[in-house]
Amino acid sequence: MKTLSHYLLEHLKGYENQRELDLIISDIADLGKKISHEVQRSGLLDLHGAAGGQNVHDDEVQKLDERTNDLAKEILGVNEHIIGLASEEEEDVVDVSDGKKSGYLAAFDPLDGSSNIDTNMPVGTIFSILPSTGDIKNDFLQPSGAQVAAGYILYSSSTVLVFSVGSGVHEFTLDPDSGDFLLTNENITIPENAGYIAYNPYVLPNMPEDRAEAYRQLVLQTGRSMRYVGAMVADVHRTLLKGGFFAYPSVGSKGNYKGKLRLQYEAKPLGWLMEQAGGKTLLDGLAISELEPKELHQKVSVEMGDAGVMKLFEKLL
Ligand code: AFP
Repeated sequence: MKTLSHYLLEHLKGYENQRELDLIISDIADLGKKISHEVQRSGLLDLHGAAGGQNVHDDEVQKLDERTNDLAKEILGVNEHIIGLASEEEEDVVDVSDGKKSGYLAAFDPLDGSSNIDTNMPVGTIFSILPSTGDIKNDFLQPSGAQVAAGYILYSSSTVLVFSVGSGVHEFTLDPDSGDFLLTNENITIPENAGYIAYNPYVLPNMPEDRAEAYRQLVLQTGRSMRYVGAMVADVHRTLLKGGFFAYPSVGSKGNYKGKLRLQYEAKPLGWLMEQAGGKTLLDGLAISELEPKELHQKVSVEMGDAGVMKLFEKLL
């Protein structure tokens, strides 16, 4: 099986930013190995549970959120090509340009699904890489199509790195013996008319009724089972490999519905991957390519899945 470094050498040939992408993805893979190590030992190292405090999204911060955020800043912050960081756990962007006028930006959720950690459920790190001409704050607000790379590391029964640099979605599995990420799935294409429907049933009475009815009908008309982990990274991974539908709509009460998932750290990178693999993503009801980001910590509604299920979903709407 090919190692990640071997694969990057071949796959990035001809890319004008080959060296930059190679170093950035290699650093992300190193970060994934470190976080995987921490996640596996979290129950032994008193890293379970809340850290005591809330982040900018009013989520309860877990000890591992803090630890993994520090690790991501430590590793990506010294990458010679990265000039700015934005994290789900940070209020503002972190300038690591060190005088450089252009380079790349990394937006990340260091530990998606962290409320799952105490019960040994899957969690993951999500990343999105954008080019920057130095206006760091505004350059994070580029649309989905501007991403030069995006992906995630999922910490579950095995640790996998899944990413795209705009030409297919590829999966590497961490070999615990050699410590290498090995290519296990090249050019992932989402199967159609297969897989599961994934959303939290709690959303149904808390969203516009016409949309809620489309959610109900999708289950009835496809006749598919529902599965929902509650960590977007894991639900999206299953959808990429098995097909199906994943959604987290805007919720609330009449006239005041709001998305829960974060555009920069969850929806933009994972939605882009879904499209790269042949699926479709709607953010705030728009095709992902049409959504113009407005704020760093913007939250959006997310509906995504294989091309077949999304066609039916849009018909039901
Ligand atoms: P945590 O990181 O706080 O566990 O939140 C995870 C998440 O943002 C996303 O990964 C899930 O899809 C979603 O929340 C689950 O939310 P519900 O628990 O409301 O279904």
